[in-house]
Amino acid sequence: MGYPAIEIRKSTPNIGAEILGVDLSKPLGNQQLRDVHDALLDRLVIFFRDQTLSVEQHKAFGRHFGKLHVHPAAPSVLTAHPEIFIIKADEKSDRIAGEDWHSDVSCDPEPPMGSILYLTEVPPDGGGDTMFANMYLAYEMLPEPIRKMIDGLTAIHDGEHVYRRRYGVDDTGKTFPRAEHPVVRTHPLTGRKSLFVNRTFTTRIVGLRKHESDAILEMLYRHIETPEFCVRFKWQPNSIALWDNRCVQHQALWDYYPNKRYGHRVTICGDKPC
Ligand SMILES: O=C(O)CCC(=O)C(=O)O
Repeated sequence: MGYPAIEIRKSTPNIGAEILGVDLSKPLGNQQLRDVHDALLDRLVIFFRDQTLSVEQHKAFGRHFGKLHVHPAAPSVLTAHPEIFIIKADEKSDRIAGEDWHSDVSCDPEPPMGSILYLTEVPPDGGGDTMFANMYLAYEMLPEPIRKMIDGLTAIHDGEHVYRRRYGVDDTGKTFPRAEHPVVRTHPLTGRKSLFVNRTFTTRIVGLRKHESDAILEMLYRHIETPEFCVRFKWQPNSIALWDNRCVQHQALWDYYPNKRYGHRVTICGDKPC
């Protein structure tokens, strides 16, 4: 695929690319935007280095891909910017966001299509990498009898056990999103099939007994983590990762306690998986 207005460097053969020659604090030209969009579709997660973005500029970049999503559970820390989801860990943390493999907020009936994470502070002694895995490849590398078995199944994705009492606010009486999605979804733009169950949100395959559902989900979760499907991104201050939640799962590594890591995520609304 050609990219007339940007330079791209693949991170691994199967997923990820670093994008060069783009300053996201400036308005992007139409060709640059088309190239960034194509690179995202082709590489599934793309990375930018040395970007200096205000909250407004971060949101403006996100709006090129769709309407911005507001998290269903996290309180807005930046009150004027409910679309900003804070990623923060330090010596006071007892957990971090995204420690298990997931696709963002997959419990929403219309889960986010993409997310743009901008880290301004990274741990001084290293660590805090993020893993991203290619869910097209995960699907395609399953043996045919297993693909046949899971094609057409649906699963429940639930926010209750993930978000209840998660954010230190009184959430008595609050309900969290819960949705039924296909186990294998088709990407609306590429037409490719991808695995769409994850360890964080998926609780049950519909129509199976609990022990059957648990066994199949565990088999799929282990398969999803296959190293050849993954790229491991090493953050620097002012790096950005933009990923496509429709065909990528990710996991944040917390190997840097008690050091600090800080950033903002803008999340882009998506549509109903089918
Ligand atoms: O902190 C990270 O690297 C990723 C956090 C995460 O899982 C997310 O933003 O969805």
